[in-house]
Amino acid sequence: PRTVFLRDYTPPAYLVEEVRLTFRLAPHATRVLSEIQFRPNPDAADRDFFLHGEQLKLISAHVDGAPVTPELVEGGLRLDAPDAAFTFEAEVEIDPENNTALEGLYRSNGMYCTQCEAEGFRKITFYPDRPDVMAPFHVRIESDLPVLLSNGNEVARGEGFAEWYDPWPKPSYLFALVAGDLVAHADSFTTQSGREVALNVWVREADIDKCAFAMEALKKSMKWDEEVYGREYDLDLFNIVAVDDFNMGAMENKGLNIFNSSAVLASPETATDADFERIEAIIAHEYFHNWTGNRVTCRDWFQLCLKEGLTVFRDQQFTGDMRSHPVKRIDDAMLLRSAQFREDNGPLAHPVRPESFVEINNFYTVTVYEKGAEIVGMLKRLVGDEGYRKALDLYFERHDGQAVTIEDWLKAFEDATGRDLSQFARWYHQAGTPRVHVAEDYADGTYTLTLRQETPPTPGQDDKAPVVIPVAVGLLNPNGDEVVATRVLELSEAEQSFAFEGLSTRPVASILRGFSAPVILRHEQSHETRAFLLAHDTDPFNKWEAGRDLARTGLLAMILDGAGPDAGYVDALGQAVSDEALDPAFRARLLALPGEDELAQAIFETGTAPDPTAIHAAREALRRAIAERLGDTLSRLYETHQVTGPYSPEAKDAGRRALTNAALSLLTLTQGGDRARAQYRAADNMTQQIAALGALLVIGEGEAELKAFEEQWHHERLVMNKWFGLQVAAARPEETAATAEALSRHPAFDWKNPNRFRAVFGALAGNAAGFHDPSGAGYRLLADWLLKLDPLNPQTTARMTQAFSTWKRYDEDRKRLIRAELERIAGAQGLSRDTSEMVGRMLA
Ligand code: BAL
Ligand code: ZN
Repeated sequence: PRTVFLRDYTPPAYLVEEVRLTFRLAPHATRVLSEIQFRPNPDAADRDFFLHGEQLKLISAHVDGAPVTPELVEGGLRLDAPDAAFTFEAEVEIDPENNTALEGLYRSNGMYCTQCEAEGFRKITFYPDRPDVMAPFHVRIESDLPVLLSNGNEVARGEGFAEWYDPWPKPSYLFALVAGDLVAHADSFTTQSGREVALNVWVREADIDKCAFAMEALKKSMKWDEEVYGREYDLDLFNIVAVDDFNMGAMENKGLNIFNSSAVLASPETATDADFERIEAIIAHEYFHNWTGNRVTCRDWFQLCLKEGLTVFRDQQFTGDMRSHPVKRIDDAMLLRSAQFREDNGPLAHPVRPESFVEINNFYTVTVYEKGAEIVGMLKRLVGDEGYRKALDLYFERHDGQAVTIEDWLKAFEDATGRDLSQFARWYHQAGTPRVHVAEDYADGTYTLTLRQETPPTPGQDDKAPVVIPVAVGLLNPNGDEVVATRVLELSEAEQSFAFEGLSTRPVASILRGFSAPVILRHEQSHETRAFLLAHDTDPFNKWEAGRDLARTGLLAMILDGAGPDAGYVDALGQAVSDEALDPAFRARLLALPGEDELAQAIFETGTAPDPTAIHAAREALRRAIAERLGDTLSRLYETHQVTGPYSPEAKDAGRRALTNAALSLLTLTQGGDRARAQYRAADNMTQQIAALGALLVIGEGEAELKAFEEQWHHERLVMNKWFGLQVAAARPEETAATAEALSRHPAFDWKNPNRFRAVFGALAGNAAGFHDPSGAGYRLLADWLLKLDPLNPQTTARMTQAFSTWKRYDEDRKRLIRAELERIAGAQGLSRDTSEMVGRMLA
């Protein structure tokens, strides 16, 4: 397969003035008629007329009305085209029913829908399927299905057809079509300039009672983008459609967002607090793309972070505003560390703006998205809130309607703020997680902080240059008062010292407050200092971080040195979680221990091969010790923070449930299942129900509840995904693979549905001790299923191969076992380009 390089970018030979598409829908033989007005691009170096096209049956083609016979080449067609404006017409036939890759036009439960990002439009018709070709689209859909939707506004409708027009020039990846037997949850929104926008969430009739929350989230997002970014919606209609079979979370097609049903449908009975929060964030994310992605789009796919990093940053800000900034920051940092640091420290490490790819779908990564968002956050920290807003205003003003690059983005910041960002730009080019080493000195009233940065080599990048790292620092007095409020230091050299003068006593430093940069801090601190920061830090993130550091250090001592649980840590934790001045959601985060994969990476970095079985055992032992030592505290928290009254997904109640359920899962370990069984019986919402079930399964109980749950929810696909996933997640290490295997034989295991496949096998990969059980059964089972899925759905398969990405950390036996599975996958006949690229990178 061909590698595409950023350095090879050339402007398109022809631009598109306007597109007209007609769809004659039929399950196996949909006809797509296109009429595309081309004009030569004055900025192009050649007149090579190439249209992308894959899996298309060409019926006929015309240029300016005259029949032509294009040369069909790999990946598309070529034609001797005029060096002037002309119209190209084509009729093609496609087979949506057999489109199991869920890219292009496909069918899901009898409904037609599309997914075109990144390169799916070429499976619909011949077209310059690249984001720097933007055009207005006219679409006519012919079908007997009652609801026929496309981008923009509906301009005509009659018996068996509908016509749509989207006046905003857009790249083909934002095209969408939906046809099905759907009903709408309808509402409206009045924009800040007084325009009325009709809003719909389209679902199957059975799901109409699960749309209200998404609709509220949409209206909040529209208002927020006006208030915070000054961005108003630009069409008379905004449609959202829920689809069961979907590779991603959702897609921001212009005016017609298509959502994985798991990212939109929610009712108190079927969705957890975490689901509600995720839905709110994804609705916001897709809506925010209307400006950051659609109105200003990417020149090419190497610039993906331009829209994704920025839009993730925007949805993080939104969630913080709707809920709690400190808690959101903690959650984002946990995700970054567990998923992005893992990627950045392994064979799949790549820059936020990659320089080459074989299959672009493989670069919709936590690095592009989450580290991309961190870069935007650092920019904001460096230029300040006002500078950030000025830069964003300039970016929108300058680039509205354009397809642009990271250079354009940074230039807007430079021009708006006068700041030179040439060194900062390294964040986009350089892969790997910087380590920041801290040294402290105090003499004669001056505290000196010396910071040293280094970034380890990553594939293809041996030498790293220093990056600009905003390090937010505050200083505390030994009595807990803050003597120096948060200040952002700019670490731009390999090593730099910063002095704080006029201090009467040696201060306690709180460094990297708010997780001000996506780096790993190496800061030797005593147990007492950390306990002090856990008790006194005025920065909520670092308060949490101090507890996390204590937990991690204690766990590493248990795993590596055979130490017992650290009673000092447990007592400090007990005090912190008892502090009624602290938000319950925050206290719930304090009770969560570092994950097993994070511990494995930490052990690997000490030069030792991690043993996932031992890590699991130590973590469980510490959880048990916490439950024993803090039994009274946890019982009291459980009793006093119960939510009464009708369920609300709002942050306040969700935080209380998070705290009581964290307490429940600990208490169940030492006090048995009675409390959890009682909660299960009393539960009137999914958060309480599933938390109780999970707590029971972890202690090897809950058989009856598991059965009752299945009986209650067998008709709800999204709820059953939880039922499948939870059993694998809660299984004991030596039983995890067998549990997943048994579930894969369950009649409701619809493996072609990505959500269901991920429920079981994502949970297998996520159960670190189970997946890495020394028998190798987890590795074999996952590889078997990936090989089975690959011919049908390469995108989801390739993504899930990442389960193996940390293989070089482990002992020789595990390495041998994983390598054998990776080689078995790599050697499979007809392996997809997607999976072959991923496995190849892991084996390199
Ligand atoms: N653009 C793909 C889905 C998303 O990031 O919103
Ligand atoms: Zn996005």
